[in-house]
This record gives sequence, C-alpha cells and structure tokens, in this order.
Amino acid sequence: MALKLYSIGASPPARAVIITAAAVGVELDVITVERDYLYTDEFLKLNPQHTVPVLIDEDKIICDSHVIVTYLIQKYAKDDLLYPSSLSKRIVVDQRLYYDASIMFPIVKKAYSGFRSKEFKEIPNELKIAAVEVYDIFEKYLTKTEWLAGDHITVADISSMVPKLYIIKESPPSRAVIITAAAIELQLDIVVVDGNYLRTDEFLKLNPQHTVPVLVDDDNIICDSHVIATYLIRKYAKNDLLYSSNLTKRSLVDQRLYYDASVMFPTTIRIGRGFHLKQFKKVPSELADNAIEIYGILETYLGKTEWLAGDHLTVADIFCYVTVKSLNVAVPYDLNKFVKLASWMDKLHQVSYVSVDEPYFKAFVDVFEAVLKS
Ligand SMILES: N[C@@H](CCC(=O)N[C@@H](CS)C(=O)NCC(=O)O)C(=O)O
Repeated sequence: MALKLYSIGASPPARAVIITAAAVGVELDVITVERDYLYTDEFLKLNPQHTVPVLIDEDKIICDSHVIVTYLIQKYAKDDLLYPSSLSKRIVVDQRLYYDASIMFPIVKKAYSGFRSKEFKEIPNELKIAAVEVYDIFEKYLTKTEWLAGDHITVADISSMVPKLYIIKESPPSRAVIITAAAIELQLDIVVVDGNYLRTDEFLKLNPQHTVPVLVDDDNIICDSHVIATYLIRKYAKNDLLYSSNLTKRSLVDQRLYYDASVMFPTTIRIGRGFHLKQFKKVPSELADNAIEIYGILETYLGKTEWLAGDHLTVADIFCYVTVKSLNVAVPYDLNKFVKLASWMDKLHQVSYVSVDEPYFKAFVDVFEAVLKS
C-alpha cells in the first residue's frame, strides 16, 4: 500500500522526499493541501508545527523532510548508499542535512514568504548575501569531494537540488518563466548572465541557439521559455489550471503561446535590438504597425473570453502579458481603442505572484531609457 505524504504544491522539502521515495522505490500517495489547511485541527493533530511534508506510514506519523528521508532510506532502501550506516560517513551526511535544514532552507522560506506577503518585491540584500555564502560553502565542499558528502550521491545532495534557470535580467521570455515559477510556488536557482556569455563554449553546450532562458533540472536541459514554462507546470504544479490537460483546452493555450513565440516576441525583440544596437531611436513605422496589429488581435481574443485562452488565467496570459508590457514601452497602446486589452493588463498586474516581475521589468525599461538618453 502506498505511503501517504502531505505536501504543498512545490514545497522544496516535500520535493526532496518525493525524489528520495523514487530513489528507494517507495510508492507515495501525495496529498496536496492548501496552506490554510495546515492550521486546521485535523492537520495540527498530525503536526503541531503546521508544516509539510508529513509522512504517514501505517501507524507512524513522521514530520520534517530530513527525518522522513532518512527514515525511508533506512526502512526501504536495498542498500545504505544514500544514507551510510558507517558512523564516520553518516556524520558528514548528517552535517549537510542540518546545514540544509538550519541555513539553506530558511533563506528560501524567508525569500518566498516575503514575496507572498508582499513585504518586498525584490530579494533584500541580506538574503542575497546569505545565499551567496551558501553557494561559496557548496563550492568548498565540492572541491574536496565529487558529491556533497563523499564520493557517491547521498540524501544530502537530494535535499539541495533546485532547478537552475539561466536568464538575462531584462529578457521577456526569461521573465515569463520566472512569473510561471512564482505562480506554481516553485523555487528556482536563477543564474543571471550577460549577452556575451551566451556565445561561450560552456553555454553553447547547454543551448546551441545561444538564447536564454535555459532550464537545468536534474539531467534535463530545456530550452525555449514556452517549453520550460509548460514543463514546470506539468512537473511541479498542484493542478492543471495554468496549462490544461484537456486536449481541446490545451490546444487553445498552445495557440496563444505559439502566437507569442512566432509573432509577438519577434516584434518586441526586433524593436529592442534596434534600440540596443542604436539602429534607431524611434520605432520604424512597419514595426509600430506590427505592434498595433498585435494589440488588435489580443483585443479580439479578449472580446470572446475573459482571459486569453478561456475563463481563467493560463500560462498564455502570463507570456502575452510580459510581451505586451515590454512592447508597450516602445509602442504604447491606445487605452481608448484597446479597452479590453488595457483592463486585462490591469487585472494581471493585480495578481500577487506577477509582482515578481517588477525588478526584471525595471531592468528592461532601463535598457530602453539608457539608449534614448545616449
Ligand atoms: N523562443 C525563445 C526566444 C529566446 C530569445 O531569443 N532570448 C533572447 C533574450 S530576450 C536571447 O537570448 N538572445 C540572445 C541571442 O539571440 O544571441 C524563447 O522563448 O526562449
């Protein structure tokens, strides 16, 4: 019988448990709950600390991901590789697990709850410094041994895995992926690079098309923002609202995503590149006409449904929002003509997780302003 695991969407400690269970071949029945449920009497009886993950294995109720993973390995694994029984090896793994529990995860939690509660819109310096220190410490551990706690993978490595996203700060497709990750409450290790780095051998091995964003998730290297976002939703989201699993509904979302990829974004990037390379300081009329046509087409879609691909927000809205917001910097839309578009943009702007875009959008505006001032 499957063991029961209580989880919240993309909670990093719950994900570490799911990976460990897969590693030891244990079937889990994952019960995804809402944050409010953690404060109900029912859940508080399981875990008075009101946190997930919680594992139920027959009569045992086990709280704290680090305790759960070591329990699963000791009870179900065929060997002790992931959590060695030799005392001298085990203390190294335990030290890394405590480092994750006491230093690394609290940074992620603080950053995440700050965004959620709107306490800040950009990661405070103090947290950035703490995160950089963690990376430095990892670098030191990993110069001594190939894996975090020795010469083979252990549960300490599993607890530290977060998908890595390479981006350029102002890049619209990178920003759309960042908003999507925020929407599904997924933590990403964001690596900001500059345009020159995209042509290095190191990066070309990841993406011969030399474009960002690129996602590295375990062994998967995924290129193209639309593919990355839909992959993240299918892998990590707790429901399929953003990207429906129903074929008919999904084909409509896909159509909007392809419209963004093939028409909206190329128009935006041609304008952006023209400014950046100082080919022009005023948008050429052909490109301005393209932008206005795009606004008109979106206005038509929004005349049919409240959101771009139906009656609720989907990943298509996120992508088209980011592109329109960027295009609007160069070719502002007429608020009296594109009434539905303006109110849809406004509605998206109010969605709490969309605010994660603010510092990145500011970087985009700064690039334009720097060129206009030059
Ligand atoms: N269809 C791709 C487009 C990505 C793209 O063109 N990104 C730009 C930044 S906004 C880039 O990396 N340009 C660098 C280059 O083309 O060398 C996606 O959605 O990821």
